[in-house]
Amino acid sequence: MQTKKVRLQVLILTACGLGLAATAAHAATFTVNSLFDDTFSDDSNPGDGVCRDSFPSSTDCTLRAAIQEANALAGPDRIEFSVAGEIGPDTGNLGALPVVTDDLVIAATTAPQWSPLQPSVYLNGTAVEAVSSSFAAGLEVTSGSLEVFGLGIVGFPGPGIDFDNGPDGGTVDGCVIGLDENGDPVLHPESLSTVGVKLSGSNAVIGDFFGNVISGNESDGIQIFGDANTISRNIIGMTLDGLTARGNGGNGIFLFHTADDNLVGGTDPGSDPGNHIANNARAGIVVDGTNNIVEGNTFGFKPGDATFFSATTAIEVSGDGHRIGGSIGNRILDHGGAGNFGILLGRTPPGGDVPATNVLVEGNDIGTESFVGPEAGIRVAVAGSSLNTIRGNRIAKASSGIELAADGNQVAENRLGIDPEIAATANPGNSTGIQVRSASNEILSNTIGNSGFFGIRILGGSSNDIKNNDIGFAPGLGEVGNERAGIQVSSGTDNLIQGNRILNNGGPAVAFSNALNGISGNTIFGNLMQQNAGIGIDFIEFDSNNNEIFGPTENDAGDADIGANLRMNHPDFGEADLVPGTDPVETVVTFRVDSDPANQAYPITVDFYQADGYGEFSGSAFMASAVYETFGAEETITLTLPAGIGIDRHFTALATDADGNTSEFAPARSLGEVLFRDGYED
Ligand SMILES: [Ca+2]
Ligand SMILES: [Ca+2]
Ligand SMILES: [Ca+2]
Ligand SMILES: [Ca+2]
Repeated sequence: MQTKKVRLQVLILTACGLGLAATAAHAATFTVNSLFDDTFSDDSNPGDGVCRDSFPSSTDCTLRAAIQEANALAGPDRIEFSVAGEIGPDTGNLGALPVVTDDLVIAATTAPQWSPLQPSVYLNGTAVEAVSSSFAAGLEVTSGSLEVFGLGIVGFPGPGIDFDNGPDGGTVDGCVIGLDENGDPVLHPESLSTVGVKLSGSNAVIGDFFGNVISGNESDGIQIFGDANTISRNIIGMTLDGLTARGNGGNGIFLFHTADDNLVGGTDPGSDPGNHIANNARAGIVVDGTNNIVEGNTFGFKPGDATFFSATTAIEVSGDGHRIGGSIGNRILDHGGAGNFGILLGRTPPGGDVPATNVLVEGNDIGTESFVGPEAGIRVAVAGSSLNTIRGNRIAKASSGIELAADGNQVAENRLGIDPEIAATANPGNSTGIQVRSASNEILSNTIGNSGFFGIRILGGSSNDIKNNDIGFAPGLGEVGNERAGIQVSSGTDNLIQGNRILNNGGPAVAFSNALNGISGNTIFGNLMQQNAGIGIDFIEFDSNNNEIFGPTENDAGDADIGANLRMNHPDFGEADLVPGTDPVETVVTFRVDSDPANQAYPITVDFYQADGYGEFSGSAFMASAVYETFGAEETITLTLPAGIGIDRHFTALATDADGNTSEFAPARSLGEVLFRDGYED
């Protein structure tokens, strides 16, 4: 208890300390001692250095008079309060307060009964007439810096606070905007889509030491049109204690297309500069414009076992050059489930698509602490959304961990469904780790496990590089198999699957859907495939009832059949003869490929791999390649066994034609014994 009291004193002393330091620098301090705002509330003589209203013989200083006096008196001024209560309908509210036109501090922290984030002075604008040409703000500044501390503002026809002061900036801290002292929203009676804080200018700081509560406003919590503003430590869409949903009727924060170089959140060590955002009717944050940073924010709130959903997508991004996350990413705890996304790159507002380009999405946690995941943890959508980098994010429980529906993006080093802290919870994985519906993306060095379906699924994409991913295997964690195929190619052409480690999955390492066309030129090279329930590469076939048949697909004579990757025939092996006296051991393998040039493009590349067991249709470490140039020819290759590999090891091979169609694996044979001396096995 003593500790708590001391802390509170420290907070107050700190706040007052700021105030005292500020006082010394200001030309004048006016102390509001009256809550009235009636026909006598104008300053009786603006510019005389005295705040006194117009009632005869009055000694009252109203807020209206104080602002008029401060505007009239050149130089920075400060307004304090010796009274607490509401300035509004019950105190004769005449209308909009004067627009601030000169440097001004409004320190409602000085009022009696003030405590952090619990204002004792409120402005209530519900009786302010709504003039359609300019809906009056609670406070508006058009030139000079405006700093507002510890004030409550509700119910105005315009924004709670409106910065329209060019580069002059200012600060809003410790304020509650949109909720009354009971934590309930107060709206203007004419339902005017009011905004909590509107930043048309630049260099303002919204949330500094205490942050603000900006909740329950009819439209967006904060709108940003200007540049280089900082939005930190605010609670947006909830009550102060986070226990009650008080979403804004629009987005939590909306950065418009003119907004550049703004910071939402922060990474200060030792403090929590991020904003806490949940329950807003639209997105948590919409980011347009250029080069804005959104980092260290928390979406959704989790008091105890309960979770309040952020109603829709946490972060929607369009524009260019933003950074979403970074060394300290955003935590997206929860959201509205289906139809919503953790982070959406490329927006589709009314009026047309707006792409996102050159955005770095890094280090965010999405769904790792959720009960229900989003439709996609991160989705890249909209034609023209390209050159985005999605790196080092952790994503769980989504339908798709990452979904690429736009071309030319990079997805690297993400951890999908495999984090230790969630591995023990039910269904930590995503339904599918990464889903690709677009072209020319790079999917590099991701770790993907525990998916309900596939590690990676290609649905209609072409020319994607899928390289060096760990699928079903997480270094340090071991087996984290996906329920079905490690990589499923449902539709897609000219994709490259190379250097991946695909282990422990419940289906094939790589599976191709049964399709007569739409799947071709997909090259599979240099992957490690072990301990999967299915075969290494599987052209799935249908039985007469259109049920999927897994397992080896028979070579056909001359390879005239069609289907996924033209159902390229796998190599056939003849003899495998150990070369006597070699160390390391060498084996000469004879092979051929039964593919007629009328059906497959030459030359064909035959890649040899180690295999775990005789007759297996799966390969592990790559050993050597041969070029097969003449249909029907019997060729030989000398395979050198790696040091430490015994002659009881097996080998297999893949054939890839000149158009990039890779076959299933040949059934593995022994490296160390002579087989089929009397000819090929089929
Ligand atoms: Ca005066
Ligand atoms: Ca002044
Ligand atoms: Ca098959
Ligand atoms: Ca075939």
